[in-house]
Amino acid sequence: MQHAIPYMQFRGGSSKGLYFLAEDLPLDPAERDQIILSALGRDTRQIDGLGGAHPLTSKVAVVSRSTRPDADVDFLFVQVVVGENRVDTTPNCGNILAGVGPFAIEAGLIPVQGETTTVRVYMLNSENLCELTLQTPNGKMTYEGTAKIDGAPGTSAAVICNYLDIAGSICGSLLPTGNTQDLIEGIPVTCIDNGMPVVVIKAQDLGKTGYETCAELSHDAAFRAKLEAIRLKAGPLMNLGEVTKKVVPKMTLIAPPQQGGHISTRTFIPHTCHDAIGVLGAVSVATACILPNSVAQGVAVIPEGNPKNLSVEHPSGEFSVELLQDANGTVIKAGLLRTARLLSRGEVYVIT
Ligand code: NQM
Repeated sequence: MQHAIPYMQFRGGSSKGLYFLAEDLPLDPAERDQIILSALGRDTRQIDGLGGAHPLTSKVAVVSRSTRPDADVDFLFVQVVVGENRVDTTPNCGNILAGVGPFAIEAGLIPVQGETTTVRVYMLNSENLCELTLQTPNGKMTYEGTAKIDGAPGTSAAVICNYLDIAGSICGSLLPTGNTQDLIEGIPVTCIDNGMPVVVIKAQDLGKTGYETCAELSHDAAFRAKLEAIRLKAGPLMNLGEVTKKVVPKMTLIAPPQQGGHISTRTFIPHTCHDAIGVLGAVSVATACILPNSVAQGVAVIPEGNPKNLSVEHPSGEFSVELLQDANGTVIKAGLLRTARLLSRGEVYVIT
């Protein structure tokens, strides 16, 4: 039977997704996921739903008022795995997160505070917090502005994202294997989780320059098989269990910077090559860069000072991350810039 569910659609950073109020979806996770799959589409083309048939446009945010004293709203990220008729709620998504603040205002979950409004978001997937500062001149959410991010056209109003305490977001600790380097399938890797579980590998160790296009890397079947073999072994070592059907860990090849940044990257999420790099993926890679003895040592250029501003180069530009360290060198805050835009709102018809 067809029935209508209220939704909004936002571009969040360089991703796009449907945003739902938790109260408009079933409480039971299995029933909720069936509604979400119907809304976005179950097949490879997502022809019978609103999904965009790509991992970056097949995403969902489920948002509610928070009961926590330190948060305004709770956010659950749901990745609809394209063509597989299933979802993965293991990882978080920093791009979709950027739209959660505007959604909370548009949906009346929180009031505008002044020229800017700060929304404290509790991220249910990773169980930690991010503060989003939005542009709200004249008492209204605005999407117009001069902020520019790679991976999205034009300029928009800035969404400032300050992530707190994200080390070990899913794996339980920053270095879930207990080491700054491991040897997996004979390749030195750094397994790290500062917001997103990522396996960092020197491109040259896999016979690549790290400057290939996504298409070049995607078409190399032997390379892809090796990368997946490493990923499947890294998953259990990172406390993620069996990861065949999970979208984490992500895999990032690194090489020396080429465009004045601090590191060059090519990221698989985990099977599709990212046109850019995920938000929290970039935070994790940047953190690996400043970690003594990681595989990024001698590859990354490390800036002076604290906080450190690291520019992570990727196939379509760069992503800047500001890392604040405490006296022991531990990263305690990661700041970055995103933009978001309301694209549509209404009712999506799902079949149940
Ligand atoms: O790492 C891609 C994206 C993401 C996730 C992915 C993200 C993040 O670009 O926080 O934003 O890793 O699947 O949206």
